[in-house]
Amino acid sequence: LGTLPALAPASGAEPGPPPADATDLALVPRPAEVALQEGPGFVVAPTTRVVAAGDAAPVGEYLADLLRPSTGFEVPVDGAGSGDGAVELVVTPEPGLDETESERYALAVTDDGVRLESPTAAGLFRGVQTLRQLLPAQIEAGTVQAETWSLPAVEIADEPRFAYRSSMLDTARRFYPVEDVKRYIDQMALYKLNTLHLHLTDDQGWRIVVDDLPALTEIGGQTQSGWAPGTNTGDPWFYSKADYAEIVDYAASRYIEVVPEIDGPGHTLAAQAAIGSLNCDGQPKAPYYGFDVGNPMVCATPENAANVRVYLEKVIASVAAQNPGRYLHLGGDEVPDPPAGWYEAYTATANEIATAHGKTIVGWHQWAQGSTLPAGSLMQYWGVASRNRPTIGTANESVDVREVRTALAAGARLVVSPADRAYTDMKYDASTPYGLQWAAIVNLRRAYDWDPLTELSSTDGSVHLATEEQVAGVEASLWADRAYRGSSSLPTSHDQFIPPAVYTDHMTFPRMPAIAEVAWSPAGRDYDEFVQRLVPHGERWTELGYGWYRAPDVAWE
Ligand code: TNX
Repeated sequence: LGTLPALAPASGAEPGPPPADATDLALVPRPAEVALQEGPGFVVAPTTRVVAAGDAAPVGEYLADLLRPSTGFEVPVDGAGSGDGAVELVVTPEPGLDETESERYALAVTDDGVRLESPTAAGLFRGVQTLRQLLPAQIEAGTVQAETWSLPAVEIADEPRFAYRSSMLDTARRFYPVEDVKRYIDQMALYKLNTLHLHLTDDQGWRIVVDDLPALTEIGGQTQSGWAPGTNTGDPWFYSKADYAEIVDYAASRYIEVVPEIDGPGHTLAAQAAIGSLNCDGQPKAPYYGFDVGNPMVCATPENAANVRVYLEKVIASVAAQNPGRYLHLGGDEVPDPPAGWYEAYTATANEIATAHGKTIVGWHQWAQGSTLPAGSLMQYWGVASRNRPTIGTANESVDVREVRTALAAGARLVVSPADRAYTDMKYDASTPYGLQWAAIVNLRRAYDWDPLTELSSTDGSVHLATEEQVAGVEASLWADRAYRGSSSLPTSHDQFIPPAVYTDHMTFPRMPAIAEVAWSPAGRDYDEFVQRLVPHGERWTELGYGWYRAPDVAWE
């Protein structure tokens, strides 16, 4: 490696020693290929420009916005001009790429500048996150820092392993104001996630506006998990159409697609409290704010089929109108012992209407049991892998395993979120003040040290449920049943309800970056090497104001 830059540092601190190897670059998720180069690298200076035209322009503006507060530099964004001494972002379209290939990027830092190239703006945006992580952690600060903004000389060629890299917010159990959703979107963006799954409806609440059915949000916007009706003294807990559009647009500006979830035919008490005709006796249920799962389901008898259809048509039409994305998640989890035909009737109707609205269906893996899946459907595996794996390939395969087989046989692909790995509402350890532990205690190693294909294989590795091609992606699922202090029992006071971002930050950092790497990086990862790369991110999270958890299984700086 060469000497440090001759260019005068902007001010303040001396640059640190050059990186000895790729691990020292502390990139998360780990890129596919990293080659350190000879030479001092590049220093972002007061004269540094961003060159970005056409499709690259919004990504150039995003990068400049990222650099300005902490550098104090002007960072102009030019549509034209040479890349010399600049950070140049280029979209070079390539026909015929598949989804993962279209997010690939190539990043070269030389002594003369930076060049980032991708076939799409989305790929460029992922590459900008790599560039960001190559800069000192102080780049995340909101005020001007005395720092030398060195970038090491390096060539990176990167591409995601899986196309669907998701994180879920459970807005039904705990309502997140728009600002908190945006904060979460930015947290996802830093780790190259591209899908925000919003769990918008459940027993404890209904958060999205439906035309002609205002009772859904009028009544469903008054409850949260553990928080009784009539006790919300602030704004109602739902997203107006303007709020929702703001979320979708903000996500799009980070090249993140929103996947709305309307859960059913169980987890529907909020709807059943608002619309009497969803119940067999025609009477609305009481609004619900407890914790039980397996509550009464939508009445899906043949006699009530017309009412269920009207409900689904109105709901899906409104949700489709507010969500430009490709997917609609229809839920389908935890309906214990449905009367014969009910589950089938509900899923068939929902599939038909969602398809008519041009949506690709996502469901929890049980959904595939209901009725014929439309082409391209994604089924989300949320089983406890440590319990299911030992049964794979035996005469007594667990129910989950059989359901996954049904889904795959029907042509679905999988989104993999094993509850004992990827559920970020699980406690890290017994002392975690929030969350649950029904699936497992999920420390950082458990969150990181797994592979989607292995979790779907027998313990001895001889029987595989799915091929690599049948795995669409991975999700970190942040449920919010118990997003309050003292989660072993019902809250006795609203003081136990911490601000939602406190919960999210704590449960997400450091585990979401670990799951993001499972989704992005090539197979064959190593936990200890990951931890070396992750530890410097702690400083970044602190600069960003994230209330991250200093997980005790890691030697944080
Ligand atoms: C199971 S996962 C559920 C959710 C809970 C979660 C809590 C799934 C599809 N259903 O209703 O919030 O466990 O960990």
